[in-house]
Amino acid sequence: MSFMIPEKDWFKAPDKGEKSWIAIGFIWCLVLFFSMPIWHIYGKQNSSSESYRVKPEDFSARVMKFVETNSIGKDGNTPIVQPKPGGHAYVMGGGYIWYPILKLKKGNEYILHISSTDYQHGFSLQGEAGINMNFQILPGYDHVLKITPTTSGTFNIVCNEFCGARHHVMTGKILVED
Ligand SMILES: [Cu+2]
Repeated sequence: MSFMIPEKDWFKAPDKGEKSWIAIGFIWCLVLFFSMPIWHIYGKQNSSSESYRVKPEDFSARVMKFVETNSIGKDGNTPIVQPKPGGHAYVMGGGYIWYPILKLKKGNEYILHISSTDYQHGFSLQGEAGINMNFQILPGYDHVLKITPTTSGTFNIVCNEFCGARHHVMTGKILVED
């Protein structure tokens, strides 16, 4: 036979050693659980964000208007857009690209809106100085983040949530100047 019928009184109460491991596991769960809110306040990775419902076509229209009024050049086919300090900046994920390229000034605050026009994406901002910020981006939601760049340079954006056949080429850029 390929399986065995359990003994009639198969349950044995955990012994001392097993109980200690259960206790250690439980304490560790509590440590991780309370680390989440504590790290949200004291860590630098988890920014507070707000989310608003938005139709993908409405978000897309806002992005197009933003590009039209603030565009300062092009990198290949992708416009480079410089929002006003303190103003709104938009990044749209869709069609396997993060669009457009933003050019920000160091030390100024911006209200960054990110959304998707097709699937769920992972907005992963990476740069020198160990910067690595990650946000889940969903179509139908405008993710709003208040950001103040503190380091100048080029920050690449990759998609880190598998979204389809060309997920691996889905990149973007944020430029920060002094
Ligand atoms: Cu992706």
